[in-house]
Amino acid sequence: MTLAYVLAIAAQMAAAAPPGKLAAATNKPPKPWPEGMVWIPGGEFAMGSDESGESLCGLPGVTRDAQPIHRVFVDGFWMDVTEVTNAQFEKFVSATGYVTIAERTPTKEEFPTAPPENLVSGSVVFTRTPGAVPLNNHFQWWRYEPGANWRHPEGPASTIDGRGKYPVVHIAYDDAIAYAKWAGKRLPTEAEWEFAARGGVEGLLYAWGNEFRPGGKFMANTYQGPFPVKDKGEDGFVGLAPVSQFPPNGFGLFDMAGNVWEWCSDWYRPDYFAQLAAAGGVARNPQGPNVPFDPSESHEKKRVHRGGSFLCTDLYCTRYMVGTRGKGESSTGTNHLGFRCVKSATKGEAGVGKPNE
Ligand SMILES: [Ca+2]
Ligand SMILES: [Cu+2]
Repeated sequence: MTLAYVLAIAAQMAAAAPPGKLAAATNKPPKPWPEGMVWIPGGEFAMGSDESGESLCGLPGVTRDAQPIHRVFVDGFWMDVTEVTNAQFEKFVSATGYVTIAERTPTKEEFPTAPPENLVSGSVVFTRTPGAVPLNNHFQWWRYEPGANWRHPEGPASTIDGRGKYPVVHIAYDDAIAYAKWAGKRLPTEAEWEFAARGGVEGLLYAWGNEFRPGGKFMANTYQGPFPVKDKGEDGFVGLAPVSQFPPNGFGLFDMAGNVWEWCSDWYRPDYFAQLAAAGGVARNPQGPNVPFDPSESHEKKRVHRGGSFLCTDLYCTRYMVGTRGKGESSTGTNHLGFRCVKSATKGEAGVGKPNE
């Protein structure tokens, strides 16, 4: 900690009455830039959302987990401009022969209580309901589909032919980690993800502003129509969309809201923001809690998801709002869950150990 640094932070805090332009902590590093990535300058910001409350999501046990808003600083880093696509994931698989978790047959050792006939590879797929249902039980529209995986997103009969530009789905946490390692990248921390999603402005409801549809224009692939009965696709897409079909945010990042949820590297706990706030000051590059805990499913080890998906709707779950949080058990992929990667600056690039210079 240097005096120059403290003074620089003080200036930022003074300038940070939300919503306000964030002071960039670190300059853009010299070219060449990694392909398909943009430089996120890092800095200090107000993290979290007080828009939470039970209306955020009809799931039982969803808590006010994005409260309180607290001060966080992240170093600069590179981030993938889009979610990882099928075409990109295909390159990784053909180079390494990697088999995703959804493609592996679950074993008796992993699932001792499951009947043997249920031990078949597959993944969790959304299915519309034939009519209106109470929104209190998500098993009404989520089912385990044998044979569903990234190559067969809606089940064995579906394919990714012609869907190279769609985000890869049915990716478990370890699958995302394996891809990131191969690509020389890593998953973002939750703080990095939210800093990036805010696009250089803090205190806004969405990655693009305070209005869901500025000038009537859809800014993200979400869900319109009665949930979970009929996805009307008024935003141009029923279900998943190819990446970058909507305007990018202030950092040039596409789909930081909607389309697919994205894995972050942090363990999930609903009280983590409260812990950071109680510690006081500015949390620097927070990495998440040491131990995961979700009181609604206390036996599951969950990681953070961010950004919401094509299934988010103001009727049920509005977690396309930029400060809000999602969560998922590490080995579980679904057809609305994907990821994107980040990369730390290498030594000599701006931002390494030199905030505000
Ligand atoms: Ca849509
Ligand atoms: Cu949602």
